[in-house]
Order: sequence, then C-alpha cells, then structure tokens
Amino acid sequence: MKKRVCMTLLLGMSLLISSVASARPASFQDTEPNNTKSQANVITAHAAVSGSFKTEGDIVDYFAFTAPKSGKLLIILQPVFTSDPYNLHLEDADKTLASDTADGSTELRRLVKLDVEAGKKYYIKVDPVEKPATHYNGYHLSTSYLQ
Ligand SMILES: [Ca+2]
Ligand SMILES: [Ca+2]
Repeated sequence: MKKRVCMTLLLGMSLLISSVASARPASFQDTEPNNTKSQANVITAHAAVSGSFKTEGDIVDYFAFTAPKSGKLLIILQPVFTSDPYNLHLEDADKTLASDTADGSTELRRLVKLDVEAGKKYYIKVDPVEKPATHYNGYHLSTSYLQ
C-alpha cells in the first residue's frame, strides 16, 4: 500500500515537472521581410508568435520550423481585432498541406491540424484577406503538439 502511494506520488511529480518544462512556448515577434518561404522567420514547433502587417509591402508572413518528432501538430491563428479576417496555410517546400480560410466562415480564428514527420521542414503562411492589411491590428499564432 505504502509503495503504491509512493509510486503515485512519484508519477504525479514527474508529470508536473514535464508539464512545467513544456508549458511555456518560445515566443517570437514576426520580423520583415518574411514574405516568401526563403525569407521565413524560423520558429520552433512549440511557439507563440505575435505578428502584424504595418507596411504596404508586407503581404504575407511566413514562418518555418522543423518538426522535432512525428505527431499531430495544432496551429491556431487568432486576430487581435475581430474585424480582421485571415487565411492560414501549412505548406512544405512544394505544396500546401492544410488550410483554413476565411471563405464562407463566420469564425475569425483559424485552425489547422496536421500529422507532421520528424525532421521535416514545414512553413506556416499567415495570409490577410485584405491587401494591403496595414489597417489590421495584428495576430497571435501558436503551434503545439496534441498529446
Ligand atoms: Ca508581418
Ligand atoms: Ca511579411
């Protein structure tokens, strides 16, 4: 009985430690130019990004990451203001793998879920519907693995 309590306690503590260690994503601010894949801002697969479209030449924002492990990745794009519609795309070097667009949607939050492969490079494209989007008030992007 005592051993079981001890094991439960130990398991609980290790879960706590691992959740604390992974709870805080690395945070980034989008840096121009990042309008093409080759200019993409490099982020991690567990990141919190704040971005904006303050200048006219800023048409899209690209972020690149390499998947550290295989699994289902969740990407959420949330406009700062509810009046700013965005399209969200997940691409690899050659093609679009998944999209959530503002077309016909009343929901402004964009969400993409996809199985990613360890060691493969992926690109997130944040695409404002209106261009130029200099009147937009920015966005928050987050990436994380689903357990
Ligand atoms: Ca930008
Ligand atoms: Ca940009």
